[in-house]
Amino acid sequence: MNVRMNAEVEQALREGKPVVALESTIISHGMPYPQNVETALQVEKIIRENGGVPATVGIIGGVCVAGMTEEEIREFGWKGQEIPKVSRRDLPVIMATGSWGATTVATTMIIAAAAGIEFFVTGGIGGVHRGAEQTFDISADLEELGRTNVTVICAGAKAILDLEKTLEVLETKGVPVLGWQTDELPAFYTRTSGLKVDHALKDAAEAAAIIHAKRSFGLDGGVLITNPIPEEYSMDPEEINAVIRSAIAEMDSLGIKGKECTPFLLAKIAEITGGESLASNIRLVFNNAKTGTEIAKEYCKAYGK
Ligand code: PSU
Ligand code: MN
Repeated sequence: MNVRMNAEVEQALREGKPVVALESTIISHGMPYPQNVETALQVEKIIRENGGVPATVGIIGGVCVAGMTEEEIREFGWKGQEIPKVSRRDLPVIMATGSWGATTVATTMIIAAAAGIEFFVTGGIGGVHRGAEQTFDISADLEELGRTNVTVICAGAKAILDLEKTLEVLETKGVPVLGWQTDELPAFYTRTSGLKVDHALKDAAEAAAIIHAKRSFGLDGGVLITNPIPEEYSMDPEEINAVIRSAIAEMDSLGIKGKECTPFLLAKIAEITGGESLASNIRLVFNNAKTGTEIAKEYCKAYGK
């Protein structure tokens, strides 16, 4: 696959330096303007300050890009949902028609893997939606984690999803779910979910060793590292769960389905909480950038060129 990389990303990969991919759907569909642009640029800065090279992924004029320019990131921000949200199934149409495309976790993994980038930091992954036994709505992110060789660092999955079923699917697909210094699956806005991860990571060296074990044995697929939101930014579980329930009820009453569900719920939750959830969302992405870069650096040091 042909991926446009910038010179810095290309050189870092050649020299075995830690490159960290970032997605663009979080910019266009996951947060409102202008916080989306500010966050995207700040995350890149945090990765740099911690010794990594950021590569924001997106599709520009039909071309897969790993390492968008600041101008391109700004354009994703102000255009927002005008830019199509692109999952694996949409990729051929977007490429062939020369369109712009915002990459989800699934497509960011595809493009990162094609570029040779092992690490990808985001906020939350898609998963099994509540009521999936009726709707069959299971994010393509889970399928991708099952097959594509990228490590994803996130804050767990939002409780807009059925977290228990999400863990079941990840198990079926052979994806190790690791907790960053915790044995409990974090639920995005909150540090706890009542569910266990497969393994609690001690430190970055242990994370790197697990990723290396999977790669060197040729066990294809992703590794999921779940990093709890820092205590000071986490939300009250009762409160956020009530908000989520009302957002889902409104989505159902409006008949919103398919790829519109997640963006609708994210915007609705931010609206109901008066921006409190957005502030938490931004903080957890920053925190993931820091942890993800630390792990990427450790991996390159121990197993890189
Ligand atoms: N969850 C979030 N923020 C996000 C997304 C999910 O907390 O921005 C985005 C990611 O790009 C993810 C996508 O890959 O939504 C999942 O969409 P769907 O549920 O339609 O697969
Ligand atoms: Mn879906």
